[in-house]
Formats: sequence, C-alpha cells, structure tokens
Amino acid sequence: MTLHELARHTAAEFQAAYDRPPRWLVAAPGRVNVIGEHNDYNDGFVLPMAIERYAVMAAAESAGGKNAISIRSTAPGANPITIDLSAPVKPGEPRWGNYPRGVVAGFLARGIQPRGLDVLLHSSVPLGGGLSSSAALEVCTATLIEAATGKSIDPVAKALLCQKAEHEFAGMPCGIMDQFISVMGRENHLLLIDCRSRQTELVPMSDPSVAVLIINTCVKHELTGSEYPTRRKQCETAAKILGVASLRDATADLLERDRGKLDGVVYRRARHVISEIERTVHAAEGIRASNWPAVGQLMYASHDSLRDDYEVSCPEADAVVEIAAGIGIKGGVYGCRITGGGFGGCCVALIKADAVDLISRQMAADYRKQTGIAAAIFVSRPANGAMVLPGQCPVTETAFQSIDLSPIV
Ligand code: GAF
Repeated sequence: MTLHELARHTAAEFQAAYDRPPRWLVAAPGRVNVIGEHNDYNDGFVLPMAIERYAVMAAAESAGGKNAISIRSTAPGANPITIDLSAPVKPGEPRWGNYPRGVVAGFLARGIQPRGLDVLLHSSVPLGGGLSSSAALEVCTATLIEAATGKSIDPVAKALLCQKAEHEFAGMPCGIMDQFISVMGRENHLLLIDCRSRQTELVPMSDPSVAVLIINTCVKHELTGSEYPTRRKQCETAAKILGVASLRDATADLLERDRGKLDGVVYRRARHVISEIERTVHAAEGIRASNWPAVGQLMYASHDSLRDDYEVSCPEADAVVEIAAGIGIKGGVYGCRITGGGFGGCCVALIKADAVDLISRQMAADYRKQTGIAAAIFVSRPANGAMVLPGQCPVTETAFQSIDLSPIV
C-alpha cells in the first residue's frame, strides 16, 4: 500500500467507525537501523533510516464534546482505549494503549492540554518486527496532538517526550534512536545521530544502484524484555570499571589494558559497543563515498559482534545473514546484519538495486528451506519522518508520492 493509499484507507476506516470524516490525518514512520546497534544508550553513534511503513492516525474532535481521547485500532484483537483528560493519565490495559497514554501525559506535563478526540489508528509497521512500531505509534500520537492543538514542539523535545513515554508507561528503558528517526527522518537520507550531544546529520543515500532490503525473520524470541535492561546494566558496569562516563569514552586499547578487571561477559559487551561505535562512524564515511562494499563489510562485522559479543542474535537471523553472505557481492549483496533490539525481528541488507527480485526470492527460498519459516521481505527507500498529511479529507490524489509498500515475497 502506498502512503497515499494508507492515508485513504485510514480515513475510510475512521468514517466507518465514527460515521463522519476525519479532520486530521497524521503519519509517523518505523525505522531500520543500518548500523550502530545498542549504541544509543552508550552515548555512541547510530545510523538509522525511516522506512516506508507508517503508523497513521485519522482524528476529529470527540463527539458530544467528550473530554477524552478515544483510539480505535485496526490491528487484529486490539481493544479500543479511552484516555480521560480530566484525570491524571496512568498506564493500564490494554497495554498497546500505554504508548499513546504516555505521550498524552508528556504533553500535559508540558502544559499542553489536548482536546477531546476520536481517533482511528492503522499501522503498516510490522508489530514486534524490530522496526520500531512502538516509536512510530508514540510519534504519530505526538504529531496528532501537535496538529490538533496547533502547538508544535521542537523535534528533539518531541522525540525525548516519546522516549519518556516508552520508559515510564511501557517500562522499556530504550535509547533515543527510534524516536529521533521517526521524528527527523528525511527522504533519501540516513540520519547519523550522536546520542551524546543529540546532534544529527543527514547522510545522503540516493544512489539508485543500491537498495536497502529488509528481511523479517518472522520470529520473536521473548527475551528482549528482560535482556535489554540487562545489556544496559552490563554496559554501565563496564564504563564504571573502565573509569569513563559511558562506553563512548572508552577505546579498544583502554578495554584491553583493563581486561583483567572485567568479568568475561561484561568485557564482551563493552567490546561490542566500542567496536560498533567505530564501525558506525566508518559506515557513515563509506556511505558518503558510495563505497558500498566497505559499508557491507562493516555490516557483516556488526552482525558477528552482535551474535558473539553482545549475544542478541538468534539462529533465524544468523541463517539470513549466512544466506546473504553466500549470495555475496557477485550475486548483488554487499552486507547484511540483524537490526534493532535483537532476538528475532528483522535483518537489513545492502544490495544492488538491479538484483532486488532475484535476491529476495533466493533468500526467501533458502530461509524457508533452513528454518521452515516464511520470511517477509521488502525494500524501502529512506523515508520522511512524521508528517501531518496535507489537506482536509478526503485526501487528494496528488498529495502523496507513490510509494509501493507491498512485500516482494
Ligand atoms: C531498541 C531500542 F528501543 C533502541 O533505543 C536501541 O537501543 C535498539 O533497540 C538497539 O540498537 O530498538
């Protein structure tokens, strides 16, 4: 589905649910991280791009002037939520509602009082696929509140508000990457984020000869919830022992010098982060120079480090990366790695654009042969960050670029 079709679909769902047309239509993208994994909470560099998969909300003032935000979702089995604006906003059930609840609470804390709204949510970001469906939902909610109140907040503050929602309402101590890219993504660009200074740099990536392929392993091992905070703590422990404020300040030499002071697991966690920060800086240089083989090698090295040192990969993601490496540059694959928090979800590959179909089919076939699982594979160009979709509904044909969102296999 193109973004245009997605918007029209969401508007039509709103009409069907609430029996009137929506007044606002907003969207926020998911993301794929090209490189720089588990660097954000270590003050390091990350290099994600927004993808052509979006959380979209259609909304209008609530019927009867109700002082509440009611959200219905088209996701199968997702019960509707109501956020009462006349009482303190707290986390609750259903749990998917904690992302919008946390965002609403963040706006209230800033003194921005949203009005009562009826909202219809439709998302094309795969849930639990490591493509930041939750950040897309948070940023989409924030964008809707901005549109409905007419009060925009600074992009960094907006991303941080959404991160806080995830920490305090969803209990996930995430870094800043996912919310930053969903707010600040730019078409045909990756975003190099310095997670310490929070400065961002758009890195152009518009070479038509390369494509970013996203391979959803379609598995999610239920470890992320407990393992992510453990990784964060291990990194903090390493930094403390090495005498630095965060692993951003450590070097490979310092780590080797103090190796004896660190427990083996903590040592390997630190080795991943220190080397991944360096790889990310080099990858940005490689992308600026269109040196795709060099970027691809860094992606493979990132995967090895995530698998062996950070231990956040899984057999299915390893299978995808091995298949990609087997196809190799000759077959059009520059590099491949697991992306996102880990333990399943998606892999990201950098490939030759003219080989997209062949590579996708071969990867799907080999992955199914090895694991018995059907992968979902699609390409995405780097997309724009959150947006208020132009014009009143119904959406005009010319308002959107035609983006093909359909999976290849
Ligand atoms: C998850 C987190 F939400 C991000 O902040 C980041 O740490 C990522 O895992 C790993 O790079 O998506």
